[in-house]
Amino acid sequence: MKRIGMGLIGPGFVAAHHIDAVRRLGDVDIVAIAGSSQASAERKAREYKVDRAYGDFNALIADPDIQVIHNTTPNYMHFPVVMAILAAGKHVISDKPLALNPEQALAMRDAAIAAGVGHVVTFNYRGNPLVQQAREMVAQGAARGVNFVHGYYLQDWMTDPNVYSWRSDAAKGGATSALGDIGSHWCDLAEHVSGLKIDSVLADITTVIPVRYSAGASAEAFSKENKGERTPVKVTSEDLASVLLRFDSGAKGSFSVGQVLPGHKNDVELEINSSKLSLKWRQEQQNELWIGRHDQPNGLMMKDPGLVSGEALRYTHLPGGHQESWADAFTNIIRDGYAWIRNGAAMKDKPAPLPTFDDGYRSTCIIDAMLKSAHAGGVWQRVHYMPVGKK
Ligand code: SOE
Repeated sequence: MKRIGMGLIGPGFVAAHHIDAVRRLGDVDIVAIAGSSQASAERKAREYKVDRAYGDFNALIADPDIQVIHNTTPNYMHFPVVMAILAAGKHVISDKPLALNPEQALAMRDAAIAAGVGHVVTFNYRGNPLVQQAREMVAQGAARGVNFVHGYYLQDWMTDPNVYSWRSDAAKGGATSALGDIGSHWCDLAEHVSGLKIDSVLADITTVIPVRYSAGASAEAFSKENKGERTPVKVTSEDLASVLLRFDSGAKGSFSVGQVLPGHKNDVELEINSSKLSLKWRQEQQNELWIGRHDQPNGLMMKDPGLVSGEALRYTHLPGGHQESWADAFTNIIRDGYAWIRNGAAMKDKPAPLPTFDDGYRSTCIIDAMLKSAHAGGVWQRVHYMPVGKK
């Protein structure tokens, strides 16, 4: 099998997990890392045991030994970095959200398709076997007639006002924090599992902590560093949101997101209620799928290759009772991304669960509708999404 050369731009929290996942594939060489300076890139390259380090991401893009580039930079850099990768004709795997707004995301999607390269956005929760099992049960009719899709994505790593991340800086994180950072994951999961499309939204957003105290640099997600002289910074983006949803089928929904909710670490919950049964999956108990019934006892399906089918079976690597993890799910998506790239990266050949720039663009359209709804005082707002090939 011909080996592929990989490079990574932006070594923050999630970068380590991109590198871990790629290392597990066995046929990809991690060639280089690019950081915000030569010194920081070399420090991270040493930490991740990568040979080459670049202080300028353009130098990494130009490296002839690299064919696939992972973008894990802060949100404001996604557009310039990804467009430079695409201009060089290289494949790209980008962290979410794809871009700061739908205009950037549309340009990135269409440029990736025009370049004929692979383009993946890491909506990594799709990589969980029981997420795929739930999707399969909806698609096969076991959960026919979806009426209600609801849940939440709750975290507490930003509860301390002394935690200052680029996510709270509108110039770097964009106009949104909670919705763009983790609401994007929840909405992607809701559409992916239910097979439905969010048609319109009604959002209420809140900035629970309007002033944060920065020590100068952006804290990595979930870091507890608290040292250094602090200066107050006004925060305008939301750290809490509740949203009502209307789907294209007429089904209804609702979800909440927050990053300042004590006790919730990385608490994603998705529940789908249909005419036949209910399905509920929680990321923090990711090896269980709750099945609710009105005419039989409820059930709890354990992640077990003997019980799951289709893509869920493909994403299951251990026997029942051997817990599969966040990193395993992440690796499932990365593995599919490289398989798609090796197979020519044509949309018709894409593995069904693999999220592309089209999903990333659609996500920005959904979040944009939520911001418009909230900023208009809480009104119903249609999602405006341009399908591939339409103008
Ligand atoms: C911080 O909220 C964060 O790291 C997100 O940026 C990730 O996308 C999510 O998977 C975990 O939490």
